Amino acid sequence: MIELYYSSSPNVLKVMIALEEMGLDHVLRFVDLSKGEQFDPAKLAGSPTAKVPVIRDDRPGDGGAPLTVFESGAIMEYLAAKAGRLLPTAPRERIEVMQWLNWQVANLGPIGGQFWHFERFADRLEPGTDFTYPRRRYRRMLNAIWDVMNRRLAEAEFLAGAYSIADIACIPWVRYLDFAPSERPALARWHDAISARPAVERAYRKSAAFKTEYGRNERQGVAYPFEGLARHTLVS
Ligand SMILES: N[C@@H](CCC(=O)N[C@@H](CS)C(=O)NCC(=O)O)C(=O)O
Repeated sequence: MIELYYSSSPNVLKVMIALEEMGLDHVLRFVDLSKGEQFDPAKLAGSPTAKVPVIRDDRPGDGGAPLTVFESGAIMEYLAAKAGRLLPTAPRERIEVMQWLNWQVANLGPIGGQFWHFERFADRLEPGTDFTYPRRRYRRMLNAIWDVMNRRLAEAEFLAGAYSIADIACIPWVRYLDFAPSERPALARWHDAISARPAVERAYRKSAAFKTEYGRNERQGVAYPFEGLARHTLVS
C-alpha cells in the first residue's frame, strides 16, 4: 500500500492523478501546513524537505524495506516504474518524457508558484510594499512558459508524444493558473482532453473534498503557499 502525504496543492494533485491513472492502491495522509506539521519529519514519513507531496511505499518492488520518496518528479518516476505505465522503457522515448517532466519541476512549478504568490499573497504579507516589478517579471516568465507548451502541443498530441507522467505533472498547474486559452489553442485542446480523463476527474473530486481544509486554514489567518512561512499571518 502507498501512503500519500498531502495537502491541497497542484504538486500533490500530480501524484493523486498518477495514482488514479495507474490504479495503484493508496491512502491519503493529511499534513496540516497551517500548523507547521511539514516541519516534523515524523509527520512526513521521514522526508527531510518540509514539503508535500511525499509517498511511503510499504511494499517496494525490490521486496526490501518500506521506502519514502519526496519531490513530485521523483515520485512520478517511482510510481511509473512500479506500475510499468506512462513512462516508456525505450531510452529515446523515456528521455522524451523525462525532459518534459524535469522541465515542469524546474519551470512551470516554481515560476507558477511565485507568480501566484505575488498575485495573491504578497500584499497581505507586506502591505504597502510595491510588488509591481515581481508581478510583471513572473507574469512575463509564466507567459513564456505557456508559449513553450502551446508550441510543443501544436506539433504533438501530448508533451512527450504519447500521454505520460510529463502531462500529468503539468496539468494541475495549467488548471490552477490562467493561460489565456483563446490565445493558446493547442494548450487549450490539451487541457480539455486531459481534464476529461476519468482518472483526472476522480483525482479532482478527491481533492475537492479537502479544499475545505484549505479554506479553513485561510480563515484561521495563515498564508498559503507557506514556503516555510507557516507563522506569517495574513493582514486582512
Ligand atoms: N519541488 C517540490 C515542491 C513541493 C512544494 O513546494 N510543496 C508545497 C505545497 S505545493 C509545500 O509543501 N509547502 C509547505 C511549505 O513550504 O511550508 C515538489 O515538486 O514536490
